[in-house]
Amino acid sequence: MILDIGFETMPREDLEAIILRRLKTTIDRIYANVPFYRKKFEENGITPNDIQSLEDLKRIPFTTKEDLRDNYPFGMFAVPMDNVVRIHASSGTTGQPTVVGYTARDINTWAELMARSLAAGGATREDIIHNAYGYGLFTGGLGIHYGAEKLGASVIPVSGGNTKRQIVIMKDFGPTILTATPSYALHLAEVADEMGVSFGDFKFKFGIFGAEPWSEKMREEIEKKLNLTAVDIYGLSEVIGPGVSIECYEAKNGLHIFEDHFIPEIINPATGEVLPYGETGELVFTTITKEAFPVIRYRTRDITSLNPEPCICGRTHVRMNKISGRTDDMLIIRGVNVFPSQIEGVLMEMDYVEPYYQLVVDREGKLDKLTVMVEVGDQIFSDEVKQLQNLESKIAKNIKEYLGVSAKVKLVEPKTIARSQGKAVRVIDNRKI
Ligand code: DLL
Repeated sequence: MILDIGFETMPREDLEAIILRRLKTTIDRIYANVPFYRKKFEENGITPNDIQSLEDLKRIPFTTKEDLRDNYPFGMFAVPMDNVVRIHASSGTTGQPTVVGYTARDINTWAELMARSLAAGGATREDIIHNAYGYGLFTGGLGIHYGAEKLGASVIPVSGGNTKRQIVIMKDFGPTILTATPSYALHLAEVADEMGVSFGDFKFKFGIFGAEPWSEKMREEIEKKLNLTAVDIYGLSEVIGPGVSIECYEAKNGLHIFEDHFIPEIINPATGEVLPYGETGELVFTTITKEAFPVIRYRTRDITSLNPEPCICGRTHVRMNKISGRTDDMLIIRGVNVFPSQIEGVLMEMDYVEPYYQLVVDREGKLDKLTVMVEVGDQIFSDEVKQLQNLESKIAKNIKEYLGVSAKVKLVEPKTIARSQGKAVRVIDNRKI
C-alpha cells in the first residue's frame, strides 16, 4: 500500500523542485547553527547562496564518520539542547559511538517515514507487528515502534532476546508481520523448531528485515524457513534510523529511497567522484528535512548502486540495490577484494550447508589466511569424515572459482557459531589485534 500517494508517486519534476527548496532551507540552517559546516563552507570559499541547483550540492565537501566523532557527542546538533527530545547512538563496535538527536518534529517525521516504510513492506492498520529489533540506543526498536503506531497497526514491543518467550508470544498473539534483523529471524526459526513449533502454523505474512547485509540466497532461506514474504529495509542512525529506504512487497527489487527527505548520491570511494545511475560505489546521503541533526553529503560506507527505472508499485522514488557490503567490511585477502555477502552467496548455493557462518582472517608471516567456518546439518556431520572433506573442498573450490580467493573451509557442528539477537558478527579479523 502507498501511504503517501502525493509524495511517493509525484512526477520527478515536481519532486525535484521540492527537494531543492528543502535543501536550501537545510543549508541555511546548518550554516547558521553548526560551526563545523560553516567552517567547511568558508574553507572552500562557498556560501549558502552558491547552492542554487541540485547540481550545486556537489560543491560542498563530504561529511565523514570521523567528522561526527571529532564533534562527539553533541557538536553537530543544529538546535539548542532544549529542543532535542530524543538521543540515539550507533553501536560503536568500530570505535567511539556516533550520537544523534531529534526534535519533536524530527520524531514525527521519522514515525511518518516508518509508517510509509511498513506500508510499502506489506503492513496495514489491521496487522499485528512482532517487533524483535532491539529497543534502546539502537534506532531499530523505537523506529519501527513509532512507525507501527502511526500506521495504526498493533505493535508488540518484544525487542531482541528471550527467544523462547518470543515463540510463545507468536503462538498466542498471532502476529502477522515480523520485524527483526535477518540473522535473528533465522534464529527465531531455529528455536521454534527446537520447541517443536512450526512457523507454518503462525500467521505471518511479511517479514521486514534489515540493519545488516543479507544476500538474495539468504532471503530465499528465510522465506522458506519462516513461511513469509521477506522485504529488505535500510537505514542508519546518522541519517534518521530505519525508514531511509525499503523494498515494496510488489517488486522486492531494490529499495525505494524516500527522496522527499533524503538526497542519495553514489561516489567512487577512492576518489570522491560522483558516479552515474547504475554504477556501484559508496552511498552518500544529504538530509533535507531534519532539524536537530541534519547531515550534508554523509558518507555511509555502504556499497550499492541507484536505479531510476519506474517501478511496478507506482512509486517514482529512485531505488537503491541491495547493499553488498561496507567499505570497512571489505576483506583484502592476498590482494583480492571480497565482501562477506559474496561468500554468503556461495555458501547458500551448497547442499547440506546451514545459514550460519563466520569468516576468520589471520596473518601467517606476510600472507593473509581466510578460514570460512560454516555449519552443516546434524546428519551429515555424523556421516563419514570423507564426505565432510569432500564438501569442504567443494566449497573452497567454488569460492576460488567465483570470487578468486583461496580459503580454508571448516565445516562445524550445528550451533557452534554464536547466534545474534541483533546484527550478526560475520568477520573475526585477527590481523587487527
Ligand atoms: O541499522 C538502522 C536500521 C534498523 C535499519 C532496523 C534497518 C532496520 P545503524 O545501527 O546506525 O542503524 O547501522 C547502520 O547498518 O550503514 C549499513 O551498513 C547497515 N544496514 C542497515 N540496513 C541494512 C540493510 C540501523 N537493509 C548500518 N542491508 C548501515 C544492509 C544494512 N545493511
